[in-house]
Amino acid sequence: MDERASRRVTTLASHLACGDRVNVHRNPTAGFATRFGDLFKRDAIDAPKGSVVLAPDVADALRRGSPVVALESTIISHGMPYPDNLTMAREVEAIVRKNGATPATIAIIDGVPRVGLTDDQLVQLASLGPSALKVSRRDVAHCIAKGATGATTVSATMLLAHAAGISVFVTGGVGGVHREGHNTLDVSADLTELGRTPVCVVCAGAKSVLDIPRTLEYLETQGVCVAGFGVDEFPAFFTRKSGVNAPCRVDTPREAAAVVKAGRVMGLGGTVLAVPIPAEHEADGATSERAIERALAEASEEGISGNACTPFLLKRIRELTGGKSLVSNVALVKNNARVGALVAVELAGLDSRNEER
Ligand code: PSU
Ligand code: MN
Repeated sequence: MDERASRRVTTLASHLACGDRVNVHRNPTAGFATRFGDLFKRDAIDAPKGSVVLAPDVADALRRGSPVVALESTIISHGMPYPDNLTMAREVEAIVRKNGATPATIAIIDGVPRVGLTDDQLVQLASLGPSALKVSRRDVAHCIAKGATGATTVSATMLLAHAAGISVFVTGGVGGVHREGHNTLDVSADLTELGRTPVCVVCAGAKSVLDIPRTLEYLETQGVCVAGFGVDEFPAFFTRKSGVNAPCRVDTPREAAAVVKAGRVMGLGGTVLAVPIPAEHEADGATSERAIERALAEASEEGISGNACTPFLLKRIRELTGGKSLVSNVALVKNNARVGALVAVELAGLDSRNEER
């Protein structure tokens, strides 16, 4: 076994040894030869409830120390309508591959947490849409115990990615402190997850449906490194600027990877890598930003609260902009997928050479 592979085994073994961590199993139906005989003793039986099943290509990439990028699934089920969501999910996976990493879309399918989905499973989630459960950390145990199918938000995706040994995760936008969140306590579980789980979340910042200054304050409280990618300002999803500076800045995938690596070495939590929407897609984004105010007013009139809030707002913004927000949303996710894959490639390089920057 080469040095990289053996380091990977050590990492996986430490995940498996960790008492509060779910066990990680490769897909028992896939039948690929594994060199992890001792780690995966239950090869022959189906994965018990609560274990994390890795798709064969993801398990293989992790074993070899090759770059892997996690992708979330709430963006598929609750973030975009069918069939655009399916097209987006497939395209994003293809972009990750094209840029040298293995994509691992994460969801709970029939009660089994899966890291890496088949195309059939992507179709299933995309067509279920909002009738799939929206699963944050809070909902993971219940979804598994019920044998239900759930799309994972940033928080649940991070925890499953980490259980599998994946350090880089691409999405559109992170959750945050909702407006009035300081009164309602509607603060996304994404933020506390970032505080505790060492995964880098590559996103286009946070939407201005949220209270961005308070979101950044709360991320500082949680000890989360937030870096603008090539920009000083924290981006606001549909627009490149939010009026608030990001606490730090990196300019290349290599620099971003070095931050992730340093955080890991120091035993810190997560990182937000905030990548602004490409300028050519920003115009439609600005229109979307105006629709946000109206969507927020409607949500409050209709008494929408809890985890129904973000999906409601996304849907109304899409309707109010005649679909323009969806076009911007897809464009920024694809851009994030490219950047995230490059960061994962750099990180795998640092790991294999045992370098820190
Ligand atoms: N922001 C988006 N699209 C999304 C989400 C956020 O632009 O699909 C999803 C993500 O899964 C995120 C979740 O983790 O919403 C946050 O939901 P809440 O605000 O209920 O924590
Ligand atoms: Mn909430």
